[in-house]
Amino acid sequence: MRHLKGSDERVYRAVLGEASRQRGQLEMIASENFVSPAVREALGTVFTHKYAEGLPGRRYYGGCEFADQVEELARTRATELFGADHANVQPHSGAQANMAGYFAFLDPGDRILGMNLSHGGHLTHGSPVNFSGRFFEVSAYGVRESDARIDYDEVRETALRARPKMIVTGASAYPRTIEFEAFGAIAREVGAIHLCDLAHIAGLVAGGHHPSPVPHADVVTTTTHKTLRGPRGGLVMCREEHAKAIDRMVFPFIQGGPLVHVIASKAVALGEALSPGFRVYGRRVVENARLLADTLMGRGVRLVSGGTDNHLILVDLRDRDLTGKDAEQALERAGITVNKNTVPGETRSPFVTSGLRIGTPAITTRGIGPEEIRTIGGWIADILERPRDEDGIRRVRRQVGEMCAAYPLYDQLASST
Ligand code: DSN
Repeated sequence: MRHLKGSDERVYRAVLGEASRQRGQLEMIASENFVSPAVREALGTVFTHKYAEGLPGRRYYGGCEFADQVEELARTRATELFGADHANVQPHSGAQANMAGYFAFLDPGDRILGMNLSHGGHLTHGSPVNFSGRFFEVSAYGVRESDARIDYDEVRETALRARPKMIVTGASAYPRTIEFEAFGAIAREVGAIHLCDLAHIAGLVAGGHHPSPVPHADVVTTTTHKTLRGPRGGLVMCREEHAKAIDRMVFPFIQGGPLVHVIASKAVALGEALSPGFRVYGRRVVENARLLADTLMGRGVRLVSGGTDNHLILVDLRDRDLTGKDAEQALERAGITVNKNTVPGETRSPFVTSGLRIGTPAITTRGIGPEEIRTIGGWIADILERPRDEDGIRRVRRQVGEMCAAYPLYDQLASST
């Protein structure tokens, strides 16, 4: 970073601070991950200079020969990885990928059926504070009170009553397998388009650790930076018959010029996800999450749905004198970064909450395995039991530092972050 150091000391210092934060703490936010040096390198390439509106071979600008090459690589790798007919790799984010998916089929005022935000859904699945809740009539499904799992019979009944034009599947805080086949059957029965937002579990699906929605959905959207371990960004895949509609929505309806440097980085990440090592990574993510769930439950910590099938767990704090916000802050003081999260049946505000979402994708990338997971689970349980014991928190902070030093992040790039 010698250029940055010389030209903008304040930004340089912030980057150094963030690099040191990431190295010295356990990143357990379920939607975050660490990319490979190659993925990061691609982000800083000269493609950041290039305008390339349009699609490979059909651009509105000259000089797109190499932009075409990286976009074509990204598209081909995405379709190969997920077995999809068509991919558009231009969405700047998951929210924009969803917007493209919605507007390819819907007009303002049409009805969608999505998962309730406080039951694990996402803002863009119909929340009133998001464009999706503003443009569309929204009906919601949630999880069963008894076991916190999606009740597919109830989803079907809701769909038959609401007659949505689109059913949105996928979640941000649902620790269990999603039965995309069942959703696909319901969508067909009510004549709805099935859009699956795969963001959280895309890497698990790519690695074969969660059933794929591709055979059962008309459109599959995802972010590229969560379990998929790519740069921040979005991706839409669809059946061939919908390809033109999706492409037209991404550009020119929603976006202008694509971020070619990000697309180059997506191509690298998708290439990595096609390698056998990525399958092993995904298996470890899930094994680590299961072991963490068992360790915490063994210490009397309540988990929504009593465990996990994927990369995340949702701690239910309603039986304790502790909010999600206070628990998040106590864990952060101990060097364990998680996020407060609403739980099904939530009574507190989203800024306070009664839950914590904890994920294993990033620490697994770092190399952390079963032995450390048992230790980390013990630390988390200790802090949830005594969140105001600052001596205990300081003790854990020291041990977290030692564990992080044993699993260095970007060791080979230490001097350049
Ligand atoms: N904000 C993301 C998450 O943390 O799950 C979803 O977009």
